[in-house]
This record gives sequence, structure tokens and C-alpha cells, in this order.
Amino acid sequence: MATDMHPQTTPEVGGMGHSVKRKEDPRFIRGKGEYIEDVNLPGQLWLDIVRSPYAHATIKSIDSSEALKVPGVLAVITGKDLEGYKLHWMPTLAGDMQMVLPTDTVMYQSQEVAAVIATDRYAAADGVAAVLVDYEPLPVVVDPFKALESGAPVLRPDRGEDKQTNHIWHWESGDKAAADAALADAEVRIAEDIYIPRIHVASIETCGCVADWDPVRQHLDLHITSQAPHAVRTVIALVAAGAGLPIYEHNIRLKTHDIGGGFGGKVPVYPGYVLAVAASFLIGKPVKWIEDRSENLQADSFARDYHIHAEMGATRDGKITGLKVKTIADHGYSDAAADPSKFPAGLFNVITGSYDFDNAFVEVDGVYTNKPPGGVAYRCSFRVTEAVHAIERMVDILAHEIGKDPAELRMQNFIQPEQFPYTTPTGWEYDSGNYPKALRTAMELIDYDGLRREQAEKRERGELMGIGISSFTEIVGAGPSHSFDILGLKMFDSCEIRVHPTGKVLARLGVQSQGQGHETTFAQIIAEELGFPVSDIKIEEGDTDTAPYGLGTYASRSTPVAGAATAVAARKIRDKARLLAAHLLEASPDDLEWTNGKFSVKGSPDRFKTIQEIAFAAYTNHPPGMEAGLEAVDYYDPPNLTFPFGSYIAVVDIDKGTGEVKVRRFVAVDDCGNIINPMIVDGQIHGGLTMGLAPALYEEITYDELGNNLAGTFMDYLLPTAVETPAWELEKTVTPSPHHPIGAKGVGESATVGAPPAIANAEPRPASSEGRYAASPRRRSTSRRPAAAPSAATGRAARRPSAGRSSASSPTCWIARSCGTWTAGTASSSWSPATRWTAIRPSCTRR
Ligand code: MCN
Ligand code: CUN
Repeated sequence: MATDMHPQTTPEVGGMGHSVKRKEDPRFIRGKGEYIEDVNLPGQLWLDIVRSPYAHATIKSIDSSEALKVPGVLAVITGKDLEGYKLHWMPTLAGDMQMVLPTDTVMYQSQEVAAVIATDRYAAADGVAAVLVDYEPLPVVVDPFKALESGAPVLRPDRGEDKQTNHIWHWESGDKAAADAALADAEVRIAEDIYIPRIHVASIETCGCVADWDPVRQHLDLHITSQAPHAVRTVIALVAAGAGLPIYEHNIRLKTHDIGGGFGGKVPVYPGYVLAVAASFLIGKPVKWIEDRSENLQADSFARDYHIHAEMGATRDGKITGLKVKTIADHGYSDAAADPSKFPAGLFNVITGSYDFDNAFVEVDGVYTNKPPGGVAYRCSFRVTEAVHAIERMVDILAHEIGKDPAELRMQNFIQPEQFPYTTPTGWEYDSGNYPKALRTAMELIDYDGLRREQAEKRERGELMGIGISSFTEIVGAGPSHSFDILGLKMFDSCEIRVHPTGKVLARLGVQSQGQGHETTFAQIIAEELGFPVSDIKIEEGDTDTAPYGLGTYASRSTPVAGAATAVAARKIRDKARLLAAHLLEASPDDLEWTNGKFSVKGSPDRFKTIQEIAFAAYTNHPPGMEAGLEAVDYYDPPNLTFPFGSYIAVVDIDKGTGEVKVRRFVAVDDCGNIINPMIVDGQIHGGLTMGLAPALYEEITYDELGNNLAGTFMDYLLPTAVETPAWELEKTVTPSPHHPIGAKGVGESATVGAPPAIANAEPRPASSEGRYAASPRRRSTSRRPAAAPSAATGRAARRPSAGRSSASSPTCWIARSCGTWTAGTASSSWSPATRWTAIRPSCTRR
């Protein structure tokens, strides 16, 4: 792999730039990882949840009597029970309110209605089936545009008299007058409606917890799948205080264990967690709750669901002059997004992407519908995926409109390397970048010119082949704390390092790995800074009793923030080590120099002390007046975010007979600044690309007009497997972040953010399709299949009937249909996964 960064340490030390094997993997591949299902405490009870089959209904009554007769069932908790403790509603991370359990109205299909506590999981499930709930169905609002119409049922009457509407908030950014003027004056003006569908994180481990309230010690142990354990601990303490419960923050200990994937879905606080804590508090025994797969797909926080209308102006020659974007954000019945307080639409206003132009205006309106609450980022730094998709589609549409090659158009409009730091018209300061180099590298690697020739020849023969480009800019690493907080908690992060006398190291961080390899990469940062071999460094996260306070892992912030804290803490240790070495060598600290894990006297390289010798001296031979020990902690508040970027090129072949789309090649050139572990970064990109392929061709949660979730199982929610996944071809460029202590930028989400538009832009362009782009009819109906009747008004929501995985070849149809030039055989049925892809797929309005 070509990087400009060569390791400075030996492979034995394993500092930055070494592909050190992941320290966590031996336990994972031997099945010795520890997940919530592995936590079983003496006397533990089980909690299972009664869920609504209706998307909107009044609860007339809940009859628990039959359930309580089920052997093993101990209690049934309802919203009315919680109301007594003021625990039936809870705050969301976005500052809205969400029900823990409803007292009178259910707001989406699969919403929690009651909790059953039993001695084992099977008894709990039997109890759930025996709870009788009498519902009175209410009109359902599925479409966010209809939700805004006057006369639409007001879904959240609880919000106060001045807010009797389904409109949640309006947010805007940029200069509207300037953008309007630029568009009015533009020689070329294009418009497009883009729907980024609702998708859902489907981690291997679903969400769950074991809550263990000890009434004697007045102590809560909470084993939980959380990406942000400290923040959740604080939220629990605040909610408990509001309810008058004696659960204080110093008596709450969260432990995460190994988390089987997070991807943004384990940032929110779900009712199940609160119910388990409440049940344990009431009963005084440990209570376990863990979702099954369908509950996970039907009730946890979703991502995306953005209806975007974008307009772009440019000169006839292709210089972009302005951009205007209006978006409707469907948040379900509650805004439970994990967005920083100042950014209700996340970082969506990074929408000017990799391009240099002056005039942009973005506005977003949040809307309530009868769907699960949320708006988490699914491997996406607070809505950057939506932004990148919009700008990358618009640039391609512009290229097509003016008849310019999309690569050439990008090169023409890129922010140039010498323009960094670059301030965008919506106010972000990009730290560093070299966009032309990344695109050139990708074009060379894939033989872009050769492919365009091949495409032209194939077009002559009537064959369909597409080449799609995406040159994205990511925005990761929240803080800085002056702008970024969640529920008022500022977004800094932390690392504490302790060097033991024998030269072994324990470091603890405020972030939380869910599979990203932190035990390895943060050890590598310490190895780089201090010279201890990676094998001598233990990294711990996720125990709130021991780790320093931090805001957790999401938005690829661990390396940009906690990674910086790690480097700074290590440097504090090195500063003290210098004083210790000076004492041991009887030299002045200023006369010492640091190389390869030792301090030596300048000019006398054989007079030195290794870091291990210094560590021993810190406890055995430190000078008078100096504190013993070798420890440091750093709470790092980044001066800016980091802006990783990349250029992706996809080549797709479409079988005209079957409509099957094959991603033949996919080249991904990424730049995340200095790289800590090239192998781990490649792994992150492999996973991220697959998660980018997923929404482009396979994954989507849809609802029928009754609010039935049509993709609530893996039979309908098409997670790509190895079969659908092409062999990714990776390359890197290295443009260090100028403000990060080790020059690194985050990378965990880049590929998911950058990949979908590359695949969408790979739409083949038959000669006949050249011409006008205009706004396509907005997709107003989310119904794709006949409504499934809700199951009997008791117990769980209906499990969706299987649509079969026969759709493996159907997703291709969107490309066929979008061209409007020919029809694939599979595109005729009224519903197919294919037709979902009005979203990420290109507009079908060209004629
Ligand atoms: N890294 C590196 N060099 C860099 C940047 C990163 O070696 N220049 C390494 C890091 O040190 C870390 C990994 O790559 O081991 C990812 O780092 P970073 O980009 O800082 O992202 P985070 O650790 O904060 O992880 C969060 C990110 C997000 S937000 C999602 S969503 C996602 C992702 O990571 N969820 C994941 N990747 C995931 N990977 C797994 N296996 N499981 C998840 O749930
Ligand atoms: Cu963006 S999904 Mo990740 O931030 O946990």
C-alpha cells in the first residue's frame, strides 16, 4: 500500500503505521468474547415486552390477569404503573420526549406496551402472549408530507398548545439571498428530488442489558450495549432524580463488555433499558432484557429517511455557482436523533462537499409520523451520508446536463490543495485535503479512460454498463466542545495512562469500541509516543467506575478526539520521564534527547535510560521533591473536526434480460490522514463499503399505509452477504490533519458515506437518455406491498410474512426503470425491492 507514512518504530514495538494484528481477535475468534447474553447473575429474572400491532391506536385496556397465571411470570408492568413514578416518558438525546410505556396511545407498530417479568425467558415470552390489550385504531400518518397538511391528525398533543402540529423544528444554514441570486443568474440550473430511505442498523448483537439494583448497597450495576456509557450513566442519574428515586451517579456502574457492533444504533437510550432498571429497582433482583432480531428491526432507532429537494446553478462550462437544498426529515413519533444540540439536522450542512463555490443555502424541517422514533446516524457522522449523496448526485446530474465527463467536472470544481484550511459557505473549516490526487489515483487504478471506451463500445452493442464516481468529504471527530454537546454534555474525550513499575501499561479511555479494534490502535499510539511495545499495553474501555469520563464512540470521533487525548497523555508521561532520566543520568533535562523509547545525553548516545528503566525508577528511585509514579490523564477538546475524504469509482454491469446488477469493480481511495494501523483501516473500509452497498441496492425499511413495517425480518430486510459483495480494491493517499497531535483523521464511517452515490452514479447512460434532468415526482407513498392486517389485538406485532430472498436479482430494476428506455422483466410487479430505489438511484425523469 502506498502511503506517505512509514513506521518510525520497529515491528516489535508496533507504533503507528504497523499492521499489528488485533489484540482483541484471539478471544473473538475463539468464541470467548463477552456479550450481554454471557452476563448471567445469580437470581436473575427476564424481561420481555408486549408490543403494539397497530401503528396508531388508543389503548382501551390492558388485562394482565391471564399473563400472571403463566408459571414463572412474576409481574406485568404497564405505563400506568410507571406513571406513578413519573417514568412513563423519558427525554431523548435530541431533547424531545419519548414514551417508556404508553398510558393511553400507541404511536407506531411494535411500540412497547407492557413489560413482563418472569423467572426465565420462555416464561416471559409466554406471559407476553397472554397479556390482553384492547386497542381502538386511530388514523395513521405514514407520509411526512401528509403529516404537514392541515387537518392531519396531530400526533404529539403532549407538546403544548402552541405546538399542535406535526412539524418538529426548522433549521437552516447558509445565505438564502445569495443562493437564490446565484441560481437566478445561473446559465445552467438543475433540480432533483432525492429520497434517502429509512434504513436500520442490524448489528450481530441486538440491544440488551442486565440491570442489577442492590437495595442493600443502594447500588445499580448496569451491563449494557451502549456506545456512550458515561453519558447514559448521567442520563439515568438525572431521570432517577426527576422521579425521586435514590439512584445517584456515584452508585451507578455501567459495564459494556464486548459490544457486537454498534454502528450508531447503540447510542440512544431505549425503553427496554429503562424498563429493566425500573423492574430491578422494584423487585430488587437482576433483570435481563435483550431484543430478538425482529424487535431490533421494528422498534430501534432508524437512520436516514430524508426527502431532499436540491437545486444547483452553474456556468455552461460547468463551474458550480450555487446550491439550494430543502429537506423534510421524517423522525417517526419522536425526535430521538443522537444529534448535537445545536444541529437538529446533524452536520447536513456540510452539503457543499468537496467543491469550491460561494453560495449555498440548506433548510431542513423535522416531522412526526407514526413510525419508530429516532434519526440516528447509521455509520454516518450526523447526517453527512445524506449530504454527500445529495451533492454527489447533483454534480453527476450537472455533468450529464452539460455533457461533460463527471470526473472532469469534479476536477474543475474541487477545492484545491492550497486552499486549505478552507471555509465552506455554510461555515465549516475543512482542515486539509487533496481531492484531485485522490480522484486521479482512483482513475488510474481502475483505468477510467479504458472503461469509458469499453462503455461506449458496449453502448453501441446495446449492452448496459455503468461507471459511477463519488468524491466525498467526511466530517468527523465531534467536538469542539464550544459547538458540540449532547444534552448539554460537552463533546471532549479522555485517556488516562498508568505505567506500572515493571514497564507494563494500562490505559483507559472515555470512548467505547464496538468492534473497531481500539485495544490495538490506542496501544499503538502509546507505543509510538513512549516506545513501550504494543504487547505491554492494555487498553480498557466501557467501565464507568474506572474509565475517565468521555462521550463515547460514534461519528468516527474516537481517533480524532480520544486518540488525540491518548497522544497528549503519553506526551505528559514523556515529559515526566525526561525529568526522571535527567535524575538517573545526572544530566540536565535540556541535554537529553528522545529516540526510540529512550532518553540519551545529546552527543553521548551510549549514555541513555530506556523507558522501562525510567518507569521502574518512577517508583523506586525518583528524585526528592518529585511525586512518585508515572501516570497522566488528558481530557482533549479538539480545536476542529477532521475532514477525511476519498474518491470511489464503481463499475456495474446490468443484465438486460434479468435486470441483475453486478458491481464488477469498486475502487476506493481513502485519505484519513496519518494511519495508525493500515490493516484495521482497510477492515473499516471493507465493512463500510459493504454497508454503503447495502442501502444503494438492498436495505430499506418501508411501511404500508397502515404503518405496518414491511421489512421487519431478515427475509425482507436485505442485508448484503458475501455473495452480493464485490472484491473491494483499496488505495490510500495521506494528507495529515494539521491540528491533530498525530495527524490522524477518523475513518470508521467514510466508506459508508462515500459508497452509495458511486453506485447510484453508475447508472448506465444509453445514448437516448441524454438530455434534460428535472425534478422527478416526489415519492409520496411509502407503500410498496399490500397491507398486512395486524395480528389479533393482543401480544406482539405480527411478524411479517416472508417476501423471500428471491429478490436477490430484483434490486437491479431501479437502474433499468430509471433510464426510462427499456424495461426489465422483473420490474413489472407492484412491489419489488427494486422499486424502492427511487431513493438513492438516479432520477427517472430523463427522456
Ligand atoms: N484508525 C486508524 N488510523 C486512522 C483512523 C482510524 O488506524 N487514521 C483506526 C482507529 O484507531 C480505530 C478504527 O480505525 O481502531 C476506527 O477509528 P475511528 O475512525 O476513529 O472511528 P471510531 O473508533 O470512533 O469508531 C466509530 C465508527 C462508527 S461511528 C461506526 S458507526 C462504526 C465504525 O466505526 N461502527 C462499527 N466501524 C465499526 N466497525 C465495527 N467492527 N463495528 C462497529 O459497530
Ligand atoms: Cu454515525 S453511526 Mo456511528 O456514529 O456510531
